[in-house]
Amino acid sequence: MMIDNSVIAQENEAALTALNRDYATLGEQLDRRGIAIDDIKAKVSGYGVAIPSWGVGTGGTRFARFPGRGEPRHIFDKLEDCAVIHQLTRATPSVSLHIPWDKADPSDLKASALSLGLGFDAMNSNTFQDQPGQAHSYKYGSLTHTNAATRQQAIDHNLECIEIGTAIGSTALTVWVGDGSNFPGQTHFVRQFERYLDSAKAIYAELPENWRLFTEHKIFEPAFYSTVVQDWGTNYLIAQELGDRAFCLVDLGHHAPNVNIEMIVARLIQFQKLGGFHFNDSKYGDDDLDTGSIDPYRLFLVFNELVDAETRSAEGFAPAHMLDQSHNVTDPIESLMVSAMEVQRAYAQALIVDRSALHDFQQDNDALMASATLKQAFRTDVEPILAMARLENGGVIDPVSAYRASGYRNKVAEIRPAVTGAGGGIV
Ligand SMILES: [Mn+2]
Repeated sequence: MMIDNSVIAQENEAALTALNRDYATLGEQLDRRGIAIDDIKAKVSGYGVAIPSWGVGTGGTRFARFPGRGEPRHIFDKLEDCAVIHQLTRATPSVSLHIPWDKADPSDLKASALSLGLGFDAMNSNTFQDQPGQAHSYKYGSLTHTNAATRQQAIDHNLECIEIGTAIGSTALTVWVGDGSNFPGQTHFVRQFERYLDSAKAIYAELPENWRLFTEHKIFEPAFYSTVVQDWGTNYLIAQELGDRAFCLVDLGHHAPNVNIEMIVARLIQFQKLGGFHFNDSKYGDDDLDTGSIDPYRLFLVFNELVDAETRSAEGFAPAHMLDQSHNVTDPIESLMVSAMEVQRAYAQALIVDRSALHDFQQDNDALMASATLKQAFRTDVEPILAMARLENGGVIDPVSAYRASGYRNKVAEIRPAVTGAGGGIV
């Protein structure tokens, strides 16, 4: 274990009396609404969200990156940081790797994860930047490049990700490409998308039977005029073209402002094409802010759709859950812990929605009471449920407090040399 158990015990002891009282009070309140608090707690206990390996490093913008202290030097440091997050929150049992950033001997990766009590989530390929020594540049695209050899290189890279993933026990590949164009007329939309589909089909053809392929859409950037996989419509077309094991991945930050993401989620569930999520939040665009930091109600509304699907056992419903956000000004471990808890909170709030009342209000066209039914769940402070679930699973009542008390960041800063240089860079 990365954090000394005595720190956890001390922290929990200090907060236990208050938690027991708060849990009892909330339990009584939920009981009046016909909800058994222990049932909600059990579901929250069984819930996990994956950590992206790149999330434990400090992020940046295209203007600059301001390094943090004790940043992970390689995947094994990253796994240790991920283990801290899981040890304290008990909410993040798996890590999603990014190749080639996290490339290492698969048996070493497996051994490290095993010793830290972690598993591996979806593999992520990278054809949005050039790696040292690669034969063909992705400057003008990867899976959609006009040059067949460049496309093949990008396909081969994805196949390598599957190979590494198979060796470490992953069962999904997430493909996001930055392909697009910067000028009107630069690319032929139809031919470019044909090339994308051909390349994606070549990857899909090599997908192991028990694997799923997730394609991720993103409205813009790094291409600023057009993006090949720009929205859920294009993403759905891809999943349809490829086959039963191809699904759409929804990154909350990858939409235009004001887009109704929860409705997209409902559509994808209805047509059995929801692969999973990258959770984050944004004020203007992209995936740069912590989950639930800007619009927790939207996160709740997304979970409302997920719990609705879970409740009616929607066919083919098994979305993967991962955080994907950039931490520019906070300690990434703290941000990821808080974000994992925000995701759990949205799940717990969605679980206590009175679904039969909501159904009746919808049938009766009682818009006001339907909305109030959702608001009642959203306004409920479910923190005692989350904290009790953490405690009973061996975690800590207040993860950020325990993390700070542990001095973990200071300890790793002594071992891991400070990163210098003022280059830009998004992680
Ligand atoms: Mn993402």
